[in-house]
Amino acid sequence: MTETGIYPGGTEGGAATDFDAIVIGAGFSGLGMLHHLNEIGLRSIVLDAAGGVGGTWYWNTYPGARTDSEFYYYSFSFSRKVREEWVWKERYPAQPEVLAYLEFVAERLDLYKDIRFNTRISRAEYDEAENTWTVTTEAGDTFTAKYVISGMGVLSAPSMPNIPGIDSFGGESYHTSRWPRDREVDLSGKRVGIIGLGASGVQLVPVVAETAGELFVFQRTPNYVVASSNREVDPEWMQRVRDTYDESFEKAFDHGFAVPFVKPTDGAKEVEQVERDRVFEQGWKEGGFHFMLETFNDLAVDQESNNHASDFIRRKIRETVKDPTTADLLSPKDYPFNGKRPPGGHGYYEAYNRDNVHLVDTKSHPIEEVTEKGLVVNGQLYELDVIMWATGFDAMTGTLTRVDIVGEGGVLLRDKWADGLKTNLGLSVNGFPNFFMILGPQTPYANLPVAIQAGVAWISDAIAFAQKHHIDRFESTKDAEEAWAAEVNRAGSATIMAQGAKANAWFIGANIPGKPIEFNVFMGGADVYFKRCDEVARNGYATFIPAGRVDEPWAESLHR
Ligand code: N01
Repeated sequence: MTETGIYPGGTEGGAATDFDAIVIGAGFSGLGMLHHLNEIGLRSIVLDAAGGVGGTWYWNTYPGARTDSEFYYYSFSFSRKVREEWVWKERYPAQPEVLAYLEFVAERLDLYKDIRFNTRISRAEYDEAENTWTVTTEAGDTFTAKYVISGMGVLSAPSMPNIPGIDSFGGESYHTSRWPRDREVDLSGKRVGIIGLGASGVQLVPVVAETAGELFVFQRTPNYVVASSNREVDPEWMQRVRDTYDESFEKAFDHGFAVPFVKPTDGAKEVEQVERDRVFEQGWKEGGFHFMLETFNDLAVDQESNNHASDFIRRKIRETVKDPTTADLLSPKDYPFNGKRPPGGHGYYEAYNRDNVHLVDTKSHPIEEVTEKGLVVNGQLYELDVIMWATGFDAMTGTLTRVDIVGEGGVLLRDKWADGLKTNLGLSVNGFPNFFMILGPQTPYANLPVAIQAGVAWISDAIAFAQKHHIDRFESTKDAEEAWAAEVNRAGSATIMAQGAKANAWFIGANIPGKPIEFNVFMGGADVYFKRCDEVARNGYATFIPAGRVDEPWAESLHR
Protein backbone atom coordinates (compact mmCIF):
# COMPACT_ATOMS: atom_id res chain seq x y z
CA MET A 1 0.00 0.00 0.00
CA THR A 2 1.48 3.32 -1.01
CA GLU A 3 0.54 6.82 -0.03
CA THR A 4 -1.83 7.17 -2.95
CA GLY A 5 -3.51 3.79 -2.57
CA ILE A 6 -3.13 0.10 -3.15
CA TYR A 7 -0.83 0.41 -6.15
CA PRO A 8 2.02 2.82 -6.83
CA GLY A 9 0.95 6.09 -8.42
CA GLY A 10 1.17 6.63 -12.19
CA THR A 11 4.20 8.86 -12.00
CA GLU A 12 6.41 6.18 -10.49
CA GLY A 13 9.50 5.70 -12.63
CA GLY A 14 8.29 8.23 -15.21
CA ALA A 15 7.91 11.96 -15.69
CA ALA A 16 5.99 13.93 -13.09
CA THR A 17 2.41 14.59 -14.18
CA ASP A 18 -0.47 16.69 -12.87
CA PHE A 19 -2.56 13.55 -12.43
CA ASP A 20 -2.25 9.81 -12.76
CA ALA A 21 -5.38 9.66 -14.91
CA ILE A 22 -7.51 12.10 -16.86
CA VAL A 23 -11.04 10.98 -17.64
CA ILE A 24 -12.92 12.86 -20.36
CA GLY A 25 -16.67 13.07 -19.77
CA ALA A 26 -18.83 13.06 -16.64
CA GLY A 27 -21.73 10.88 -17.77
CA PHE A 28 -22.38 7.30 -16.65
CA SER A 29 -18.93 6.34 -18.01
CA GLY A 30 -16.86 9.10 -16.43
CA LEU A 31 -18.55 8.84 -13.04
CA GLY A 32 -18.18 5.07 -12.88
CA MET A 33 -14.57 5.34 -14.00
CA LEU A 34 -13.65 8.01 -11.45
CA HIS A 35 -15.14 5.93 -8.64
CA HIS A 36 -13.07 2.90 -9.66
CA LEU A 37 -9.89 4.93 -10.09
CA ASN A 38 -10.42 6.35 -6.62
CA GLU A 39 -10.73 2.79 -5.33
CA ILE A 40 -7.31 1.86 -6.72
CA GLY A 41 -5.78 5.04 -5.38
CA LEU A 42 -5.04 7.00 -8.54
CA ARG A 43 -4.97 10.79 -8.57
CA SER A 44 -7.61 11.49 -11.19
CA ILE A 45 -9.55 14.32 -12.72
CA VAL A 46 -12.65 14.28 -14.90
CA LEU A 47 -13.02 17.01 -17.51
CA ASP A 48 -16.39 17.78 -19.07
CA ALA A 49 -17.63 20.45 -21.47
CA ALA A 50 -20.99 20.57 -19.70
CA GLY A 51 -21.91 22.63 -16.67
CA GLY A 52 -22.78 19.53 -14.63
CA VAL A 53 -22.64 15.75 -14.56
CA GLY A 54 -24.87 13.60 -16.76
CA GLY A 55 -23.30 13.43 -20.21
CA THR A 56 -26.09 12.44 -22.60
CA TRP A 57 -28.57 13.07 -19.82
CA TYR A 58 -27.23 16.58 -19.29
CA TRP A 59 -27.60 17.57 -22.94
CA ASN A 60 -30.71 15.74 -24.15
CA THR A 61 -33.42 17.81 -22.48
CA TYR A 62 -35.88 17.73 -25.39
CA PRO A 63 -39.56 17.19 -24.52
CA GLY A 64 -40.28 13.50 -24.00
CA ALA A 65 -36.65 12.42 -23.48
CA ARG A 66 -36.53 9.25 -21.41
CA THR A 67 -34.79 5.89 -21.34
CA ASP A 68 -35.79 3.05 -23.63
CA SER A 69 -34.54 0.64 -20.95
CA GLU A 70 -36.21 -0.01 -17.61
CA PHE A 71 -34.83 1.64 -14.48
CA TYR A 72 -33.62 -1.53 -12.79
CA TYR A 73 -30.93 -2.21 -15.37
CA TYR A 74 -30.41 1.41 -16.49
CA SER A 75 -28.30 2.09 -13.42
CA PHE A 76 -25.15 0.98 -11.60
CA SER A 77 -25.11 -1.92 -9.18
CA PHE A 78 -21.60 -1.51 -7.75
CA SER A 79 -22.45 0.94 -4.99
CA ARG A 80 -24.61 -0.40 -2.16
CA LYS A 81 -24.97 3.13 -0.83
CA VAL A 82 -26.50 4.32 -4.09
CA ARG A 83 -28.72 1.35 -4.79
CA GLU A 84 -30.11 1.23 -1.24
CA GLU A 85 -30.92 4.92 -1.08
CA TRP A 86 -32.02 5.91 -4.57
CA VAL A 87 -35.77 5.64 -5.31
CA TRP A 88 -36.84 5.35 -8.95
CA LYS A 89 -40.21 6.81 -9.91
CA GLU A 90 -40.95 5.53 -13.42
CA ARG A 91 -40.42 2.24 -15.20
CA TYR A 92 -38.82 4.21 -18.07
CA PRO A 93 -37.34 7.22 -16.26
CA ALA A 94 -37.59 10.60 -17.95
CA GLN A 95 -34.48 12.72 -18.52
CA PRO A 96 -34.80 14.81 -15.32
CA GLU A 97 -34.99 11.61 -13.26
CA VAL A 98 -31.89 10.02 -14.86
CA LEU A 99 -29.99 13.28 -14.48
CA ALA A 100 -31.00 13.51 -10.81
CA TYR A 101 -29.82 9.89 -10.37
CA LEU A 102 -26.38 10.70 -11.80
CA GLU A 103 -26.13 13.81 -9.61
CA PHE A 104 -26.98 11.57 -6.65
CA VAL A 105 -24.29 9.07 -7.71
CA ALA A 106 -21.71 11.87 -7.95
CA GLU A 107 -22.68 13.25 -4.58
CA ARG A 108 -22.90 9.93 -2.68
CA LEU A 109 -19.61 8.65 -4.11
CA ASP A 110 -17.93 11.99 -3.38
CA LEU A 111 -16.94 12.54 -7.00
CA TYR A 112 -17.63 16.26 -7.48
CA LYS A 113 -14.33 17.34 -5.98
CA ASP A 114 -12.44 15.69 -8.84
CA ILE A 115 -14.57 16.97 -11.73
CA ARG A 116 -13.92 20.14 -13.68
CA PHE A 117 -16.96 21.38 -15.63
CA ASN A 118 -17.21 23.83 -18.54
CA THR A 119 -13.94 22.37 -19.80
CA ARG A 120 -14.12 21.19 -23.39
CA ILE A 121 -11.05 19.35 -24.56
CA SER A 122 -9.68 19.82 -28.05
CA ARG A 123 -6.58 17.63 -27.99
CA ALA A 124 -4.94 14.75 -26.17
CA GLU A 125 -1.36 14.03 -27.21
CA TYR A 126 1.00 11.25 -26.24
CA ASP A 127 4.63 12.15 -25.49
CA GLU A 128 6.75 9.13 -26.32
CA ALA A 129 9.90 10.31 -24.54
CA GLU A 130 8.11 11.02 -21.29
CA ASN A 131 5.43 8.33 -21.66
CA THR A 132 2.77 10.86 -20.65
CA TRP A 133 -0.35 12.40 -22.14
CA THR A 134 -1.08 16.11 -22.39
CA VAL A 135 -4.71 17.10 -22.66
CA THR A 136 -5.44 20.58 -23.99
CA THR A 137 -8.74 22.37 -23.51
CA GLU A 138 -10.42 24.78 -25.92
CA ALA A 139 -9.56 27.56 -23.46
CA GLY A 140 -5.87 26.64 -23.83
CA ASP A 141 -5.34 25.00 -20.43
CA THR A 142 -3.24 21.84 -20.31
CA PHE A 143 -3.29 18.84 -18.00
CA THR A 144 -0.81 15.98 -17.97
CA ALA A 145 -1.26 12.38 -16.86
CA LYS A 146 0.02 8.89 -17.46
CA TYR A 147 -3.42 7.58 -18.44
CA VAL A 148 -6.20 9.15 -20.49
CA ILE A 149 -9.60 7.51 -20.52
CA SER A 150 -12.36 8.58 -22.86
CA GLY A 151 -15.88 8.51 -21.48
CA MET A 152 -17.08 10.91 -24.17
CA GLY A 153 -20.14 8.90 -25.06
CA VAL A 154 -21.30 6.96 -28.06
CA LEU A 155 -24.28 9.02 -29.16
CA SER A 156 -23.05 12.47 -28.23
CA ALA A 157 -21.56 14.06 -31.35
CA PRO A 158 -24.68 15.57 -32.98
CA SER A 159 -25.27 15.27 -36.70
CA MET A 160 -27.01 17.99 -38.71
CA PRO A 161 -28.10 17.33 -42.27
CA ASN A 162 -26.61 19.24 -45.14
CA ILE A 163 -29.76 20.84 -46.59
CA PRO A 164 -29.53 24.01 -48.69
CA GLY A 165 -30.51 27.13 -46.76
CA ILE A 166 -30.37 25.41 -43.36
CA ASP A 167 -28.99 28.55 -41.69
CA SER A 168 -31.55 30.86 -43.21
CA PHE A 169 -34.53 29.76 -41.11
CA GLY A 170 -36.02 32.75 -39.28
CA GLY A 171 -37.80 30.83 -36.50
CA GLU A 172 -36.45 28.75 -33.63
CA SER A 173 -34.29 25.75 -34.56
CA TYR A 174 -32.98 23.08 -32.16
CA HIS A 175 -31.12 19.79 -32.37
CA THR A 176 -32.54 17.36 -29.80
CA SER A 177 -29.19 16.96 -28.07
CA ARG A 178 -28.52 20.70 -27.83
CA TRP A 179 -31.87 21.76 -26.42
CA PRO A 180 -32.07 25.03 -24.44
CA ARG A 181 -31.43 24.33 -20.77
CA ASP A 182 -32.15 27.74 -19.35
CA ARG A 183 -35.77 28.10 -20.50
CA GLU A 184 -38.85 26.21 -21.62
CA VAL A 185 -39.39 26.18 -25.36
CA ASP A 186 -42.94 27.49 -25.61
CA LEU A 187 -44.79 25.58 -28.31
CA SER A 188 -48.35 26.57 -27.56
CA GLY A 189 -50.22 27.30 -30.74
CA LYS A 190 -47.03 27.16 -32.81
CA ARG A 191 -46.34 25.43 -36.13
CA VAL A 192 -43.65 22.88 -35.41
CA GLY A 193 -41.63 20.66 -37.77
CA ILE A 194 -39.83 17.51 -36.61
CA ILE A 195 -37.15 16.01 -38.85
CA GLY A 196 -35.90 12.57 -37.87
CA LEU A 197 -37.71 9.57 -36.43
CA GLY A 198 -35.13 7.56 -34.52
CA ALA A 199 -35.52 7.14 -30.76
CA SER A 200 -35.30 10.93 -30.25
CA GLY A 201 -37.93 11.97 -32.81
CA VAL A 202 -40.25 9.13 -31.81
CA GLN A 203 -40.16 10.40 -28.22
CA LEU A 204 -40.72 14.01 -29.31
CA VAL A 205 -43.77 13.46 -31.53
CA PRO A 206 -46.51 12.59 -28.98
CA VAL A 207 -45.33 15.17 -26.44
CA VAL A 208 -44.98 18.03 -28.93
CA ALA A 209 -48.33 17.08 -30.50
CA GLU A 210 -50.05 17.89 -27.21
CA THR A 211 -49.01 21.54 -27.15
CA ALA A 212 -48.12 22.57 -30.70
CA GLY A 213 -50.78 24.24 -32.82
CA GLU A 214 -49.81 22.18 -35.86
CA LEU A 215 -47.13 19.49 -35.99
CA PHE A 216 -45.57 18.47 -39.30
CA VAL A 217 -43.54 15.27 -39.06
CA PHE A 218 -41.07 14.95 -41.93
CA GLN A 219 -40.39 11.24 -42.35
CA ARG A 220 -37.67 9.79 -44.55
CA THR A 221 -37.38 6.24 -43.19
CA PRO A 222 -40.27 4.86 -41.08
CA ASN A 223 -39.25 3.01 -37.93
CA TYR A 224 -40.51 -0.14 -36.18
CA VAL A 225 -41.69 1.49 -32.96
CA VAL A 226 -42.45 -0.92 -30.14
CA ALA A 227 -44.97 0.10 -27.46
CA SER A 228 -43.36 0.71 -24.06
CA SER A 229 -46.11 0.52 -21.40
CA ASN A 230 -44.63 2.99 -18.96
CA ARG A 231 -45.87 3.04 -15.35
CA GLU A 232 -44.99 4.27 -11.89
CA VAL A 233 -42.60 2.31 -9.71
CA ASP A 234 -44.38 1.59 -6.43
CA PRO A 235 -42.47 0.98 -3.15
CA GLU A 236 -42.95 -2.81 -3.34
CA TRP A 237 -41.44 -2.97 -6.82
CA MET A 238 -38.54 -0.76 -5.73
CA GLN A 239 -37.91 -3.03 -2.74
CA ARG A 240 -38.01 -6.17 -4.91
CA VAL A 241 -35.44 -4.60 -7.21
CA ARG A 242 -33.18 -3.70 -4.26
CA ASP A 243 -33.46 -7.23 -2.89
CA THR A 244 -32.40 -8.76 -6.20
CA TYR A 245 -29.86 -6.28 -7.57
CA ASP A 246 -26.96 -8.74 -7.60
CA GLU A 247 -28.98 -11.50 -9.26
CA SER A 248 -30.34 -9.05 -11.80
CA PHE A 249 -26.92 -7.80 -12.77
CA GLU A 250 -25.50 -11.32 -12.94
CA LYS A 251 -28.32 -12.12 -15.34
CA ALA A 252 -27.62 -8.97 -17.36
CA PHE A 253 -23.90 -9.83 -17.62
CA ASP A 254 -24.97 -13.20 -18.99
CA HIS A 255 -27.29 -11.75 -21.64
CA GLY A 256 -26.49 -10.83 -25.24
CA PHE A 257 -28.02 -7.36 -24.85
CA ALA A 258 -26.89 -6.88 -21.22
CA VAL A 259 -30.41 -6.93 -19.78
CA PRO A 260 -31.73 -9.24 -17.03
CA PHE A 261 -34.27 -10.94 -19.30
CA VAL A 262 -35.43 -14.50 -19.71
CA LYS A 263 -33.85 -15.95 -22.85
CA PRO A 264 -36.48 -17.37 -25.23
CA THR A 265 -36.01 -20.96 -26.30
CA ASP A 266 -37.96 -21.08 -29.58
CA GLY A 267 -37.46 -19.55 -32.98
CA ALA A 268 -40.43 -17.63 -34.42
CA LYS A 269 -40.61 -19.84 -37.51
CA GLU A 270 -40.56 -23.02 -35.43
CA VAL A 271 -44.00 -22.52 -33.86
CA GLU A 272 -47.56 -22.42 -35.24
CA GLN A 273 -49.01 -19.05 -36.13
CA VAL A 274 -51.47 -19.04 -33.22
CA GLU A 275 -48.65 -19.60 -30.74
CA ARG A 276 -46.44 -17.06 -32.52
CA ASP A 277 -49.13 -14.39 -32.32
CA ARG A 278 -49.75 -15.19 -28.65
CA VAL A 279 -46.05 -14.80 -27.82
CA PHE A 280 -45.67 -11.60 -29.87
CA GLU A 281 -48.81 -10.17 -28.25
CA GLN A 282 -47.44 -10.93 -24.80
CA GLY A 283 -44.08 -9.32 -25.70
CA TRP A 284 -45.89 -6.28 -27.09
CA LYS A 285 -47.86 -5.89 -23.85
CA GLU A 286 -44.72 -6.26 -21.75
CA GLY A 287 -43.28 -3.57 -23.98
CA GLY A 288 -40.00 -2.14 -25.22
CA PHE A 289 -37.00 -4.43 -25.51
CA HIS A 290 -39.08 -7.35 -24.14
CA PHE A 291 -40.70 -7.64 -27.56
CA MET A 292 -37.34 -7.78 -29.31
CA LEU A 293 -35.53 -10.01 -26.80
CA GLU A 294 -38.01 -12.16 -24.84
CA THR A 295 -40.31 -13.45 -27.57
CA PHE A 296 -38.21 -15.58 -29.93
CA ASN A 297 -34.51 -16.32 -30.08
CA ASP A 298 -33.94 -15.81 -33.80
CA LEU A 299 -35.40 -12.40 -34.68
CA ALA A 300 -31.92 -10.93 -35.12
CA VAL A 301 -30.51 -13.81 -37.15
CA ASP A 302 -33.21 -15.45 -39.26
CA GLN A 303 -34.95 -13.63 -42.09
CA GLU A 304 -38.13 -15.72 -42.07
CA SER A 305 -38.61 -15.34 -38.33
CA ASN A 306 -37.79 -11.67 -38.58
CA ASN A 307 -40.46 -11.28 -41.29
CA HIS A 308 -43.04 -12.55 -38.79
CA ALA A 309 -42.00 -9.89 -36.26
CA SER A 310 -41.95 -7.16 -38.92
CA ASP A 311 -45.45 -8.21 -40.10
CA PHE A 312 -46.73 -8.20 -36.53
CA ILE A 313 -45.57 -4.61 -35.99
CA ARG A 314 -47.00 -3.46 -39.32
CA ARG A 315 -50.32 -4.99 -38.23
CA LYS A 316 -50.15 -3.06 -34.95
CA ILE A 317 -49.55 0.15 -36.92
CA ARG A 318 -52.61 -0.51 -39.12
CA GLU A 319 -54.73 -1.27 -36.04
CA THR A 320 -53.63 1.91 -34.25
CA VAL A 321 -53.47 4.57 -36.95
CA LYS A 322 -56.96 5.34 -38.24
CA ASP A 323 -56.05 6.86 -41.61
CA PRO A 324 -54.94 3.96 -43.88
CA THR A 325 -52.69 6.16 -46.03
CA THR A 326 -50.85 7.47 -42.96
CA ALA A 327 -50.63 3.94 -41.52
CA ASP A 328 -49.15 2.69 -44.76
CA LEU A 329 -46.59 5.49 -44.88
CA LEU A 330 -45.59 4.78 -41.26
CA SER A 331 -45.02 1.09 -42.03
CA PRO A 332 -41.41 0.14 -42.85
CA LYS A 333 -41.23 -2.03 -45.96
CA ASP A 334 -37.68 -1.74 -47.27
CA TYR A 335 -35.77 -3.16 -44.33
CA PRO A 336 -36.38 -5.66 -41.51
CA PHE A 337 -37.17 -5.15 -37.83
CA ASN A 338 -33.77 -4.69 -36.09
CA GLY A 339 -32.35 -3.23 -39.33
CA LYS A 340 -32.01 -0.12 -37.22
CA ARG A 341 -32.24 0.27 -33.46
CA PRO A 342 -35.98 0.01 -32.67
CA PRO A 343 -37.23 2.89 -30.50
CA GLY A 344 -39.72 2.57 -27.67
CA GLY A 345 -43.00 4.38 -28.24
CA HIS A 346 -45.10 6.27 -25.73
CA GLY A 347 -48.28 6.99 -27.68
CA TYR A 348 -46.26 7.45 -30.89
CA TYR A 349 -48.59 5.89 -33.46
CA GLU A 350 -51.66 7.18 -31.57
CA ALA A 351 -50.38 10.75 -32.06
CA TYR A 352 -51.07 10.47 -35.80
CA ASN A 353 -54.80 10.22 -35.05
CA ARG A 354 -54.78 13.84 -33.86
CA ASP A 355 -56.06 16.50 -36.23
CA ASN A 356 -53.02 18.72 -35.61
CA VAL A 357 -50.43 16.07 -36.62
CA HIS A 358 -49.47 15.77 -40.29
CA LEU A 359 -47.06 13.21 -41.74
CA VAL A 360 -44.97 14.44 -44.69
CA ASP A 361 -43.15 11.87 -46.83
CA THR A 362 -39.59 12.98 -47.51
CA LYS A 363 -38.51 9.63 -48.93
CA SER A 364 -40.19 10.03 -52.30
CA HIS A 365 -39.58 13.80 -52.23
CA PRO A 366 -36.56 14.80 -50.13
CA ILE A 367 -36.50 18.12 -48.29
CA GLU A 368 -35.43 20.56 -51.02
CA GLU A 369 -34.42 23.53 -48.92
CA VAL A 370 -34.88 25.42 -45.72
CA THR A 371 -36.06 28.99 -46.18
CA GLU A 372 -36.57 31.83 -43.75
CA LYS A 373 -40.17 30.66 -43.35
CA GLY A 374 -39.91 26.88 -43.23
CA LEU A 375 -39.19 23.74 -45.23
CA VAL A 376 -39.81 23.05 -48.89
CA VAL A 377 -40.83 19.52 -49.89
CA ASN A 378 -42.07 18.58 -53.34
CA GLY A 379 -42.34 22.25 -54.27
CA GLN A 380 -44.56 23.05 -51.26
CA LEU A 381 -43.46 25.42 -48.50
CA TYR A 382 -44.38 24.24 -45.00
CA GLU A 383 -44.42 27.41 -42.93
CA LEU A 384 -43.02 26.77 -39.45
CA ASP A 385 -42.26 28.63 -36.23
CA VAL A 386 -40.00 25.94 -34.74
CA ILE A 387 -37.85 23.24 -36.38
CA MET A 388 -36.68 20.30 -34.26
CA TRP A 389 -33.76 18.34 -35.72
CA ALA A 390 -33.87 14.80 -34.33
CA THR A 391 -31.23 13.82 -36.86
CA GLY A 392 -28.99 11.74 -34.65
CA PHE A 393 -25.27 11.41 -34.07
CA ASP A 394 -21.93 10.48 -35.54
CA ALA A 395 -22.20 7.42 -33.35
CA MET A 396 -19.45 5.43 -31.62
CA THR A 397 -16.50 7.19 -33.27
CA GLY A 398 -17.69 10.82 -33.59
CA THR A 399 -16.63 12.03 -30.16
CA LEU A 400 -13.20 10.44 -30.63
CA THR A 401 -12.55 11.67 -34.16
CA ARG A 402 -13.85 15.23 -33.75
CA VAL A 403 -11.04 16.07 -31.31
CA ASP A 404 -7.34 15.50 -31.95
CA ILE A 405 -6.22 12.34 -30.22
CA VAL A 406 -2.58 12.01 -31.12
CA GLY A 407 -0.71 8.79 -30.47
CA GLU A 408 2.81 7.56 -31.03
CA GLY A 409 4.60 9.10 -34.03
CA GLY A 410 2.07 11.96 -34.16
CA VAL A 411 -0.63 9.70 -35.62
CA LEU A 412 -4.19 10.98 -35.22
CA LEU A 413 -6.77 8.44 -34.10
CA ARG A 414 -9.15 9.55 -36.88
CA ASP A 415 -6.41 8.92 -39.47
CA LYS A 416 -5.62 5.53 -38.02
CA TRP A 417 -9.31 4.59 -38.43
CA ALA A 418 -9.76 6.19 -41.85
CA ASP A 419 -9.37 2.90 -43.68
CA GLY A 420 -11.13 0.71 -41.15
CA LEU A 421 -11.86 0.63 -37.44
CA LYS A 422 -9.33 -1.24 -35.35
CA THR A 423 -9.47 -1.64 -31.60
CA ASN A 424 -8.78 -4.38 -29.10
CA LEU A 425 -12.23 -5.15 -27.65
CA GLY A 426 -13.11 -1.48 -28.12
CA LEU A 427 -10.93 -0.70 -25.11
CA SER A 428 -7.50 0.17 -26.48
CA VAL A 429 -5.73 0.97 -29.75
CA ASN A 430 -2.22 0.06 -30.88
CA GLY A 431 -0.02 3.16 -31.06
CA PHE A 432 -2.01 4.90 -28.29
CA PRO A 433 -0.35 3.64 -25.10
CA ASN A 434 -2.18 4.09 -21.80
CA PHE A 435 -5.21 5.45 -23.63
CA PHE A 436 -8.49 3.66 -22.89
CA MET A 437 -12.04 3.97 -24.19
CA ILE A 438 -15.19 3.31 -22.22
CA LEU A 439 -17.82 2.15 -24.75
CA GLY A 440 -15.31 2.59 -27.54
CA PRO A 441 -16.20 1.53 -31.07
CA GLN A 442 -16.48 -2.26 -31.43
CA THR A 443 -17.86 -2.70 -27.90
CA PRO A 444 -21.22 -4.51 -27.77
CA TYR A 445 -24.58 -3.33 -29.06
CA ALA A 446 -26.24 -3.50 -25.67
CA ASN A 447 -27.90 -1.81 -22.73
CA LEU A 448 -25.28 0.83 -22.03
CA PRO A 449 -25.08 1.29 -18.24
CA VAL A 450 -24.35 -2.43 -17.76
CA ALA A 451 -21.74 -2.34 -20.54
CA ILE A 452 -20.24 0.76 -18.93
CA GLN A 453 -20.13 -0.91 -15.53
CA ALA A 454 -18.20 -3.83 -17.03
CA GLY A 455 -15.94 -1.47 -19.01
CA VAL A 456 -14.88 0.76 -16.13
CA ALA A 457 -14.19 -2.25 -13.92
CA TRP A 458 -12.05 -3.83 -16.63
CA ILE A 459 -10.08 -0.63 -17.25
CA SER A 460 -9.39 0.00 -13.56
CA ASP A 461 -8.27 -3.63 -13.15
CA ALA A 462 -5.99 -3.25 -16.17
CA ILE A 463 -4.44 -0.06 -14.81
CA ALA A 464 -3.99 -1.62 -11.39
CA PHE A 465 -2.29 -4.56 -13.06
CA ALA A 466 0.01 -2.29 -15.08
CA GLN A 467 0.89 -0.32 -11.96
CA LYS A 468 1.57 -3.41 -9.92
CA HIS A 469 3.78 -4.97 -12.59
CA HIS A 470 5.52 -1.74 -13.59
CA ILE A 471 4.26 -1.93 -17.15
CA ASP A 472 4.84 1.47 -18.66
CA ARG A 473 2.89 1.06 -21.88
CA PHE A 474 -0.45 -0.67 -21.87
CA GLU A 475 -1.91 -0.79 -25.39
CA SER A 476 -3.33 -3.29 -27.81
CA THR A 477 -0.97 -5.40 -29.86
CA LYS A 478 -1.37 -4.99 -33.62
CA ASP A 479 -2.40 -8.59 -34.10
CA ALA A 480 -5.07 -8.45 -31.43
CA GLU A 481 -6.83 -5.46 -32.95
CA GLU A 482 -6.71 -6.99 -36.44
CA ALA A 483 -8.28 -10.11 -34.99
CA TRP A 484 -10.98 -8.18 -33.10
CA ALA A 485 -11.88 -6.10 -36.17
CA ALA A 486 -12.30 -9.34 -38.14
CA GLU A 487 -14.40 -10.84 -35.34
CA VAL A 488 -16.63 -7.74 -35.15
CA ASN A 489 -17.28 -7.90 -38.89
CA ARG A 490 -17.82 -11.65 -38.88
CA ALA A 491 -20.30 -11.48 -35.99
CA GLY A 492 -22.17 -8.51 -37.47
CA SER A 493 -22.42 -10.04 -40.93
CA ALA A 494 -24.22 -13.06 -39.49
CA THR A 495 -27.09 -10.90 -38.20
CA ILE A 496 -30.11 -9.11 -39.61
CA MET A 497 -28.35 -5.89 -38.55
CA ALA A 498 -26.05 -6.36 -41.55
CA GLN A 499 -28.99 -4.89 -43.50
CA GLY A 500 -28.58 -1.66 -41.52
CA ALA A 501 -27.30 0.24 -44.54
CA LYS A 502 -30.78 -0.06 -46.10
CA ALA A 503 -32.12 1.94 -43.17
CA ASN A 504 -29.20 4.35 -42.61
CA ALA A 505 -28.50 2.72 -39.24
CA TRP A 506 -25.94 4.45 -37.04
CA PHE A 507 -24.49 1.16 -35.77
CA ILE A 508 -23.09 0.47 -39.21
CA GLY A 509 -22.06 4.08 -39.93
CA ALA A 510 -24.72 4.50 -42.62
CA ASN A 511 -26.34 7.61 -41.13
CA ILE A 512 -23.35 9.87 -41.82
CA PRO A 513 -22.68 10.65 -45.48
CA GLY A 514 -19.16 9.52 -46.40
CA LYS A 515 -18.59 7.45 -43.25
CA PRO A 516 -17.37 3.94 -44.14
CA ILE A 517 -20.02 1.24 -43.88
CA GLU A 518 -18.68 -1.13 -41.24
CA PHE A 519 -19.86 -2.44 -37.91
CA ASN A 520 -19.21 0.22 -35.28
CA VAL A 521 -20.42 -2.15 -32.57
CA PHE A 522 -19.94 -5.83 -31.73
CA MET A 523 -23.11 -7.74 -32.61
CA GLY A 524 -21.87 -11.07 -31.27
CA GLY A 525 -23.47 -10.59 -27.83
CA ALA A 526 -22.54 -8.62 -24.73
CA ASP A 527 -22.30 -11.86 -22.73
CA VAL A 528 -19.74 -13.27 -25.17
CA TYR A 529 -17.83 -9.99 -25.04
CA PHE A 530 -17.78 -9.79 -21.22
CA LYS A 531 -16.44 -13.35 -21.03
CA ARG A 532 -13.76 -12.49 -23.58
CA CYS A 533 -12.69 -9.44 -21.56
CA ASP A 534 -12.50 -11.50 -18.36
CA GLU A 535 -10.49 -14.18 -20.11
CA VAL A 536 -7.98 -11.63 -21.40
CA ALA A 537 -7.56 -10.23 -17.89
CA ARG A 538 -7.13 -13.69 -16.38
CA ASN A 539 -4.43 -14.43 -18.91
CA GLY A 540 -2.36 -11.46 -17.82
CA TYR A 541 -3.52 -9.06 -20.57
CA ALA A 542 -1.14 -10.70 -23.04
CA THR A 543 -2.82 -8.96 -26.02
CA PHE A 544 -2.35 -5.53 -24.44
CA ILE A 545 1.29 -5.55 -23.51
CA PRO A 546 3.36 -5.50 -26.70
CA ALA A 547 6.66 -4.77 -24.97
CA GLY A 548 6.65 -8.16 -23.26
CA ARG A 549 4.25 -9.63 -20.81
CA VAL A 550 4.58 -10.64 -17.23
CA ASP A 551 4.24 -14.31 -16.51
CA GLU A 552 2.11 -13.95 -13.47
CA PRO A 553 -1.56 -14.73 -14.17
CA TRP A 554 -3.91 -12.10 -12.89
CA ALA A 555 -7.13 -12.81 -11.11
CA GLU A 556 -6.73 -10.54 -8.19
CA SER A 557 -9.54 -8.10 -8.51
CA LEU A 558 -11.85 -8.92 -11.40
CA HIS A 559 -14.81 -7.09 -10.03
CA ARG A 560 -17.89 -5.27 -11.14
O1 N01 B 1 -31.00 9.33 -34.17
P1 N01 B 1 -31.19 8.24 -35.33
P2 N01 B 1 -31.72 9.43 -32.73
N1 N01 B 1 -33.20 14.32 -44.07
O2 N01 B 1 -29.89 8.20 -36.06
C1 N01 B 1 -33.27 11.36 -39.92
C2 N01 B 1 -30.08 6.60 -28.70
N2 N01 B 1 -31.18 7.29 -28.08
O3 N01 B 1 -31.17 10.63 -32.05
O4 N01 B 1 -33.52 7.03 -41.18
C3 N01 B 1 -34.20 13.70 -43.45
O5 N01 B 1 -31.73 6.98 -34.81
C4 N01 B 1 -33.05 9.90 -40.15
O6 N01 B 1 -33.73 9.50 -41.30
P3 N01 B 1 -33.20 8.19 -42.10
C5 N01 B 1 -30.59 5.30 -29.31
O7 N01 B 1 -29.59 4.32 -29.23
C6 N01 B 1 -31.70 6.71 -27.01
O8 N01 B 1 -33.18 9.36 -32.83
O9 N01 B 1 -31.74 8.38 -42.26
N3 N01 B 1 -34.09 12.95 -42.35
C7 N01 B 1 -33.61 9.31 -38.86
O10 N01 B 1 -35.01 9.20 -38.91
C8 N01 B 1 -30.83 5.70 -30.71
O11 N01 B 1 -30.84 4.61 -31.60
C9 N01 B 1 -32.76 7.27 -26.39
O12 N01 B 1 -33.94 8.19 -43.37
C10 N01 B 1 -32.87 12.83 -41.84
C11 N01 B 1 -33.24 10.38 -37.84
O13 N01 B 1 -32.96 11.57 -38.56
C12 N01 B 1 -29.72 6.67 -30.95
O14 N01 B 1 -29.57 7.38 -29.74
C13 N01 B 1 -33.32 8.45 -26.85
C14 N01 B 1 -31.74 13.45 -42.42
C15 N01 B 1 -32.01 10.01 -37.01
O15 N01 B 1 -32.29 8.89 -36.24
C16 N01 B 1 -29.93 7.68 -32.04
O16 N01 B 1 -31.27 8.14 -31.98
C17 N01 B 1 -32.76 9.04 -27.94
C18 N01 B 1 -31.96 14.21 -43.59
N4 N01 B 1 -30.93 14.81 -44.22
C19 N01 B 1 -31.69 8.46 -28.54
N5 N01 B 1 -30.66 13.13 -41.66
C20 N01 B 1 -33.28 6.54 -25.24
O17 N01 B 1 -34.42 6.37 -25.11
C21 N01 B 1 -31.09 12.34 -40.66
N6 N01 B 1 -32.42 12.16 -40.77
C22 N01 B 1 -32.32 5.98 -24.27
